[in-house]
Amino acid sequence: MKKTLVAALAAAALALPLAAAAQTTTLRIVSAFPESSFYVTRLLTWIRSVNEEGKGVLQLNFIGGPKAIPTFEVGNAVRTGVVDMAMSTGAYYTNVFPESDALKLTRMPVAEQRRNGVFDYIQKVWAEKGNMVYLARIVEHQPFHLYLNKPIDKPDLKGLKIRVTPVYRDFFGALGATVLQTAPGELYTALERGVVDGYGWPIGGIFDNNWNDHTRYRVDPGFYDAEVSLLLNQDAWKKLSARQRDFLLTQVRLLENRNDYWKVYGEQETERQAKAGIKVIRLQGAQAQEYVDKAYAAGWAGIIKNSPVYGPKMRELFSQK
Ligand code: 173
Repeated sequence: MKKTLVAALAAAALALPLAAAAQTTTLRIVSAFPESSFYVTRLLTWIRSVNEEGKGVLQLNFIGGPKAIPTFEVGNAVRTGVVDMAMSTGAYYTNVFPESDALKLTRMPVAEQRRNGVFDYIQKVWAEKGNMVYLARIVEHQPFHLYLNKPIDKPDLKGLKIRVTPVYRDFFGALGATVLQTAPGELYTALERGVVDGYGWPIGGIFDNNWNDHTRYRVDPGFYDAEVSLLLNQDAWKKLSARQRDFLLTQVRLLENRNDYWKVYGEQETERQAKAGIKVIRLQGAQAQEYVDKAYAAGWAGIIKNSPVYGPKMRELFSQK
């Protein structure tokens, strides 16, 4: 018995280096967010640990941010397999399938989505329409806000030009704004030149690209929940061994399970904005409630207009509290 075990171990030790080398797969990963953003800092920390743990199994090769693949083209790059993996948000790949932008409207944490069937539904739609494996949601607890350089005293944006992505388009449009879409990488210049009077962004991250230089007000309350996720090309997934799949799923879950961190980050960023002199325009009482209700109503109307089949089902699933 003992002898057999030793022999088996010795054989395994001999076989290991060769077999391991043959089985290592390297996945090419990009970020739709600029490399200066904190999302990328955090992603790179995670990638380092994946590569450490994944020696001989799976490696991630970070290709870059929007300079490698422009923000709004990352979704198609994952769909077609130009890259294997990406960190992006649904608003950046509505050109692949419009339902992508609905993730901002979920009303429960991703941990619960994994328990109540919502996550399975998301995976089904992402696979069917995007040729993607929806791996994990790695940002949540980050409400979006409207940031302004001109004050408002009620939720009325008539006469204001606001930078948007699909996240905010329907809502800010419903409030009367003239909307203009830019990738995050083009926002600084738009603000500096006065091309826009404000922009949408989550509670955290405005310092990463120095937008605070050109930000005077934040409108409260926030609305929706910023979603940033990891996506994998489905063909790349199919080529992975069972062991590699297990490893990858374990690693993405380790990152997702740390999402409570974003609550702390939100508080820190709120404080940092105050210190930077950004004033809060706080809508009160019924006006605040109407503002948030209008955000969800306009958001869902937009999704359902573009997706009459999946949209209503998503609203039903995502609105559970
Ligand atoms: O660019 C954006 O404002 C945007 O759509 C977004 C989405 C998720 C997180 C951060 C920004």
